[in-house]
Amino acid sequence: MSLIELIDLPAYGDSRGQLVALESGKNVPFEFKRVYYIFDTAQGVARGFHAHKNLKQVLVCVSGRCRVILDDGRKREEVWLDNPRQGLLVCDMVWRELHDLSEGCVLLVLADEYYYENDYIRNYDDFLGSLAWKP
Ligand code: T46
Repeated sequence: MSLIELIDLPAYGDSRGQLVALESGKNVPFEFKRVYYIFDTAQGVARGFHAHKNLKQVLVCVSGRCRVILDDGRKREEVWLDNPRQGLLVCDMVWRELHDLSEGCVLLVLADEYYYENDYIRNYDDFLGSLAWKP
């Protein structure tokens, strides 16, 4: 099964432009407690490089583009996010990296838990060591 799970987010367009609504437990498949966004990323800088022990998130690139790598210890897959009508579901115990954020890239993230630094695994070897199965 692929790690890349994209969610279609219908846009309500009319002559004025487009509008996408994100609804907790509806088109976003969990109740979200936190919303944050990443913007003004310096060119050539990558972000992420961690996994979460217990956190589900949906990433929506509302402007620009970026390349996301997901890795569950068995496989490593990548996807370009460049469509505000699509969200990428990222579950717990998945290593994520954000690369090639374009100028003007704005990445909106919905999370099912509040910010908690102890939930992060920021070292890749620790991540592999934390998996229920051992690579
Ligand atoms: C993820 C990727 C996609 C907070 O204080 N509250 C928050 O809710 C968040 C997300 C971060 N912070 C603080 C912690 C750091 O001092 O903001 C600073 C930057 O966070 P971080 O280095 O974790 O940023 P990224 O871009 O590497 O990772 C973020 C999320 O942390 C992470 O959960 O999946 O975006």
